[in-house]
Amino acid sequence: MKSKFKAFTIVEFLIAVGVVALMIFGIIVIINPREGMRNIRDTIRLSDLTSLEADISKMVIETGESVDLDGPYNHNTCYGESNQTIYLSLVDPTSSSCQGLINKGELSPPPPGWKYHCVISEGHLRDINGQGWIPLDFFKYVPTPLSGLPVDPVNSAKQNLYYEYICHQGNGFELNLSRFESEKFVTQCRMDGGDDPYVYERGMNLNLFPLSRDVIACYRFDESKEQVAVDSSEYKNHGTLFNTLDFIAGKFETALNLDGIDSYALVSEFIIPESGNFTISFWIYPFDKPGRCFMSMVDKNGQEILSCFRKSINFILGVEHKQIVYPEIPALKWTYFVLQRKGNHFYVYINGKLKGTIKLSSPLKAKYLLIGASPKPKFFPPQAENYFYGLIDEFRIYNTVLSPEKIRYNYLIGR
Ligand SMILES: [Ca+2]
Ligand SMILES: [Ca+2]
Ligand SMILES: [Ca+2]
Repeated sequence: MKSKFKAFTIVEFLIAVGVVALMIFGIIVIINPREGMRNIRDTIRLSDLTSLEADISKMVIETGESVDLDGPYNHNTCYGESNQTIYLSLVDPTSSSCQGLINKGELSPPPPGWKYHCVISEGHLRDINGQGWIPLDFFKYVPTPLSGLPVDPVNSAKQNLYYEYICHQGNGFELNLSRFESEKFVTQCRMDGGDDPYVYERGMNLNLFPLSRDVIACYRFDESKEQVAVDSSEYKNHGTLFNTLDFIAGKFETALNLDGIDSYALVSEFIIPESGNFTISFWIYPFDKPGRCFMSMVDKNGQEILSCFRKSINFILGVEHKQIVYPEIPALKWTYFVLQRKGNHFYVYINGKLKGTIKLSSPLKAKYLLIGASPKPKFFPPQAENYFYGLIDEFRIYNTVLSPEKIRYNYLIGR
């Protein structure tokens, strides 16, 4: 009798826990229905990519390396092949290379050297015979495959919500999520073991996806190569490291470690759009020493154009000598710093919030970028001084204006 009573209470307890969980879930949805629905959709996204990863991995592992990862209808479209392609869970009735979506401005063009693939007919999007958005013929490798390919619960190019797939013959595959919707899920992006902290990555090989076309330089400081700041973007504009210490634990993997004495990084053929829009973003962790310059730009004649300090940026653009001031970047903390140009205005975002702006109409004719120092006056090619003491990580240059939402999203990921 006693044991029966115990079993009954355990069942009762489990039911009670289930009911409470459902109530809490219900309350969240009722209190903030929009965020509640975003949470639900993000939960579905995680579960979709997890099950896709498991199914494809199982095929690859069980059949050896002979799986045709771009399927029966495509050839040479995997990573490193002549038609390397990013497969999107999107429908474009006008073009299998998604040109219709690109022409409508809903999708930015693929990275250099890459193609996109869209499904032409909505009816085939979930097919598992090679005609769906993932080109694999699942029937060929498993007797009873999944019933249909999952797609993003919103699945819209315009809203930047869809799934992506890249294969590598003999070396796995990678699935990416364009973005999460709810703040609760964004930190998953940096905890997935992939190479891109701002993207959610799954699969057997998380290093396949290229950075998007608008990232014109990306210094991650993760690969220790002697005296080279490796550019992970498709443009491969590597920089040179001078007297820098070994990379140490940073915001994402390892960071550039600057000693405040003589270490800095120099990018010589700096490719920022002269008078056009751009965004520079990075994470910065100053050690306790004020007044040092963490980034500067120099023109082709050796003239300093701008230099960034913990409380201000000095601009010398032609006849315009101005300063933009913002709250001090604190020591011994990671801060997400963004400098952006949109038309005639420069903007500074600190930890995802706009903290300073200035109007300057002259072009910014930069040729050299210094990370961790300012240039010595009248030295050409540039020599450094005013060395920064601290860490810098995930230094990116975009040739576009990142939206305030995207800046906040990136901040929340690393927060
Ligand atoms: Ca990631
Ligand atoms: Ca990746
Ligand atoms: Ca890093």
